[in-house]
Amino acid sequence: MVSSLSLRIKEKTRELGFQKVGITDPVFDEKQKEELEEWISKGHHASMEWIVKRKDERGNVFEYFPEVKSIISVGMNYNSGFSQDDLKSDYKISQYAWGDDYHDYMKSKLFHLLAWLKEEVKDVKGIVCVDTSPLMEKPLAQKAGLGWQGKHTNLITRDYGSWIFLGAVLLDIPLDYDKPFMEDLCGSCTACLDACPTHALEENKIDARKCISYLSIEHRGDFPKHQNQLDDWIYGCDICQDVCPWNQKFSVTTDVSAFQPRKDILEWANEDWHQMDEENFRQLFKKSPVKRTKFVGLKRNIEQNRLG
Ligand code: B12
Ligand code: SF4
Ligand code: SF4
Repeated sequence: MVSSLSLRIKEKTRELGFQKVGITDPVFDEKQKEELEEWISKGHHASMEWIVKRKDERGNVFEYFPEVKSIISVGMNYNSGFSQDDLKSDYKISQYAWGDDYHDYMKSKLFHLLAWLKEEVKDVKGIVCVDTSPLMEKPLAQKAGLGWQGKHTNLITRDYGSWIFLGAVLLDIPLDYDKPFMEDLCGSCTACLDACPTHALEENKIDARKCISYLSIEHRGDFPKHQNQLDDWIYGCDICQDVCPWNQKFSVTTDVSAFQPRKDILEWANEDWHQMDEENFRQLFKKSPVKRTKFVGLKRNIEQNRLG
C-alpha cells in the first residue's frame, strides 16, 4: 500500500509548481554506469572534464550520498509558447535560456520541499540536485516513471514533450517507489537524427564534440576548424527538440513567468547583437543561464556566425 507520506510528498511537489514527480529507489542498472564509461572512453564528453572527475558518483548514486534510500525525481515545464521565429534577429538562442536561470528557480522550490519534509520527518537528510550535481538525471527520471529517453537523448514526457527541466531530491528515508517508464514511444521516427545539422546524434547517443549546444555553451576558446558550424545559434541549440513530434503535438505553455523570453531577446536585431558590449551583456543576462558563456563566449559565438 502506498504510504500517505509518499502521496503527500507528491502533492507538495505539485503544489510547488512541478508538473512531473516520481519516486524511485537508488539502485541502478550497472548498464547506466557502463554507458557513461563508454561515452567517456570514446571522447564523446569533449572537454567536459568535470564529468570525468566525478564519473564514479555520476554512475552510482551511493558513491555520492551513501545513505540514500529514495530519490524524488521532478520535472518542470519551460515551454514559453514562443518559437525561434518570434526572435527578430536571425540569431537563435535556445528556449531554455530565454528567461531566468532554471537552476536557481528550481533549487529554491526543492529546498522548500526539503524544509517542509524536515517538519514532517524528524532528522531526515536530503540533497537537492538540479543539473550540476554528479547525477544522471535522465535515466533517473525514467526509472521514476516520468518518461523515456528519446533518440535525441533528452527525456520526453507524454504530456509535456521534452520541454521540461529535471531535478531531484536524494533522501535517506525509504518511500514507496513508482514503476519505471518502460515504453519507447519514439517508434520508427528519426526526425531528430535527420535534422541535426552536425550529425552529433546516433540513436540514443550523442557525441558532444559535434553538438552545437556543447560548442556554444561549454567549449572554451576558439573553435577547432572542423567543428565550428553553429548554424546561427549563439547559445545552445533546440533543433532536435523543435522537430520532435512529441513537442509539436503535446507541448503545453508554462505558467512560470520567469521562463518567458526577455524583451530584448525577442526584439534585438542582428545589429544589436553585433554591437553588444559587456555592460549590455551584464544587464540583459542578469540571473540568466547565458551568464555561463560569459561575455567573451557569447561574443565569440556571434562573431563565428557573422563571419564563419
Ligand atoms: C552533460 C550535459 C549536456 C552535454 C551532453 C548532452 C548529453 N546528452 O549528455 C551537452 C552540453 C551537449 C548538453 C546539451 C543539452 N542539454 Co544537457 N545536460 C548535461 C548533464 C549535465 C549531464 C548529462 C549526462 O549525464 N550525460 C552523459 C551521457 C552518457 O548521458 P546520456 O546522454 O543520457 O546517455 C545515455 C544514453 O546514451 C543511454 N543509452 C545508450 N544506449 C542506449 C540505447 C537505448 C535504446 C536507450 C533508451 C538509451 C541508451 O545510456 C546513456 C546513459 O544513460 C545533464 C544534467 C544531469 N545532471 O543529468 C543536462 C541535461 C541532460 N541537459 C538538458 C538540456 C535542456 C540540454 C539541451 C536541450 C540544452 C540546449 N537547448 O542547448 C541540450 C540537448 C542536447 C542533446 N540532444 O542532448 C536537460 C535535459 C532535460 C530533459 N528533458 O531531458 C538536463 C537533464 C538538465 C536539466 N536538469 O534539466 N547537455
Ligand atoms: S542540440 Fe543541435 S547540434 Fe546538438 S544534437 Fe540536437 S540538433 Fe544536434
Ligand atoms: S524526433 Fe522522433 S526519434 Fe527523435 S526523440 Fe522525438 S520521437 Fe524520438
